[in-house]
Amino acid sequence: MKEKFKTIMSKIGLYMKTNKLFFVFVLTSVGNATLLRFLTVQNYFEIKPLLADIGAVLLIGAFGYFFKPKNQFKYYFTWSIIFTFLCIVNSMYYTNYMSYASVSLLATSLQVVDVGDAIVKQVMELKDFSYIWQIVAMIFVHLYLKKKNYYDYVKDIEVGKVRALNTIVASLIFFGFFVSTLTGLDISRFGKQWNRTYLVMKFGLYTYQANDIFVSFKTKISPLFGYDEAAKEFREYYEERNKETPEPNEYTDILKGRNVLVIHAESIQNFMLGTTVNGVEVTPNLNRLASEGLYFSNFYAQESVGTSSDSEFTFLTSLMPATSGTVAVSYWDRDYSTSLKYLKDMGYYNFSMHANNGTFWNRNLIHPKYGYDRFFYYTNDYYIKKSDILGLGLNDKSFFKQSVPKIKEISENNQNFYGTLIMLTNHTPFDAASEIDFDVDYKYEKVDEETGEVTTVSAPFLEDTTLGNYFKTVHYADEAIGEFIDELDEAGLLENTAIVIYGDHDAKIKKAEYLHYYNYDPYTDSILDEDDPNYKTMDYYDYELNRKVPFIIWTKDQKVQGEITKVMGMYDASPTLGNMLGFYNEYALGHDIFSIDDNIVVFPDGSWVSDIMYYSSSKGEGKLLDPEATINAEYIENNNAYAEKMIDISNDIIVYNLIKRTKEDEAIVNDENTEEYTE
Ligand code: GP9
Ligand code: MN
Repeated sequence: MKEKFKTIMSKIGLYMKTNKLFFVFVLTSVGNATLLRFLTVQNYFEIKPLLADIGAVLLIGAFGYFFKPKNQFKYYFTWSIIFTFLCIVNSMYYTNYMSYASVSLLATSLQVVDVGDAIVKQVMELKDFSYIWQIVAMIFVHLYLKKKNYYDYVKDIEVGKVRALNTIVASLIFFGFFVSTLTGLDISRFGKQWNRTYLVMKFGLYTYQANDIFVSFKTKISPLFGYDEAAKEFREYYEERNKETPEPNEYTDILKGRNVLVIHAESIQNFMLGTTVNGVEVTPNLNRLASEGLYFSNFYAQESVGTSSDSEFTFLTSLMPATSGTVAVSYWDRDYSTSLKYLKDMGYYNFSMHANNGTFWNRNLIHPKYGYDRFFYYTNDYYIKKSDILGLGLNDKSFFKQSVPKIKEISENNQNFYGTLIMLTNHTPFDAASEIDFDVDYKYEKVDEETGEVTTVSAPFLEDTTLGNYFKTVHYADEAIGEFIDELDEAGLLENTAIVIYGDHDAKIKKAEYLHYYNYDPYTDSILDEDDPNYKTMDYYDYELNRKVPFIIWTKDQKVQGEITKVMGMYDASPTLGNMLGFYNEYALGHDIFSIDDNIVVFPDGSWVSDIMYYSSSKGEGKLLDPEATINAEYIENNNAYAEKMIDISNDIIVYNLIKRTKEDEAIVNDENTEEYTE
């Protein structure tokens, strides 16, 4: 036994003695990645990224054993240079954007530092170069080992292939441990690759970067195939569609010449507008704006995994989100036909504002591509006092307050403006609720039978539930919108401005929360029994229909008014606003709601909703919304085909960059024609 132990120990000793270079490589590489996390996100105690980094470095290190010992240094040294470079670039990127670099963004990020972020004073800091110690350490260790004749010594002992295999197995064990710690959210974010800070925090630097390369190349490769077919379908579709432009209607040009301020209302669902708790409205300001303005009460967001960014995209382009990946991450560099570009031609100055980091959803890159002349964001343009932090960052009230003078200045220097203000506080998981004063308990009066004394009793109702917290943060967001409108008014900015408000997507609150809300009995502080006659159910369709979001167009002089109940989607916003403001988006997929009789809203998964039916693609069946309507199988088939067509055309435009390429082709044809003419 003792002998056995002795042999094992001496084997380990020998292994350590003859793998010095390898160990130094692993330690320095993992050390540097850890240092990067320390110096950037200051994430000290996470074990996950450490496991992932060790796994990744072991895997790469394993292949070094296929080289002869005297050549191994070259292999490990090359990787050390690559890794050090990665750390430096990521550190610099973080200094500027508070996020990590992506290969798909590297080519442009230097230019963006120059152009987009003129206010960034320092591109590099001394700490960005602290990672060079790895290279120094590797050289030092190599020279030392050489001096000690290490490479000659190991060449007789090392069996490269066996060591390589063992190291791969060790790496897989680390990865195995790592994967077992992952949550569903971690995995889904890994696929999307947009929240890069989160990914480095959970997956470590090396796994993140490998996945980033994979995702970036995947999206680069797919446009190589199928272009001709896609271009043909695209041409045919728009030729047919643009044969006749819609007839003018009572809303045509009604807002022509007005400035536009669009409020991207984070996670606000439409049902909030009618809701009261203890008789108090959750959204008094939105209610007022909806009743004074034009209120679209059957409006659906059409977002996919890109949530906020998808809605921004669909709102501006009238296209649907990408079928795989996210436009803002994988296809931000394409040319899209946006409302902004038409308005720019009409003399508008376009800007966007957001109190979160500029890199979220690649806004710093995609906003200029959309046609925004300027993107105001934290850290460049907003100050965050500690007391102003609520939920994810700067609270909406301070965000709006800080935005007003900027808008004022823009209005003074430009003939017209179009601005988008992206809200933040009402964001899942609605953490801000604890600091918001809005009661979600259930109050009722109780009369003492003996004394006749009346007391107010409070039953917990929605307290400490996600839905209750949502009510509170929605109430806060509504208050912020109300204050913003007042501040704009005081600044004299409402006279010629249309305020446009859309909820960007639903709040993704579970059905159980709604059942609790609908069926709560305050007198017993319990939930009604399912077979109670008053029990309210919520089936699949009720839930889906309840996901609708508000869409409001409001002007101080009440130029436009009324409730529009026709079903409408985010992709109908640009054509509808275009009709009012005086432009026609020739590459839209949606419609001016006042020019179409039977509208259909298509969702990214192929489901759709019309005024008559909600159809679920996953169920393969639908629910009639109009009890008087009669439909046949053909109606469903036609709409399914329509849904598929919308998704295909849209995705082709995105992946193959069809709008830009078509325009380029047209320009070539035009050039040739001019040449012929001049000859
Ligand atoms: C991030 C914010 C939220 O800056 O817009 O995005 P979401 O999580 O809703 O997509
Ligand atoms: Mn959002």
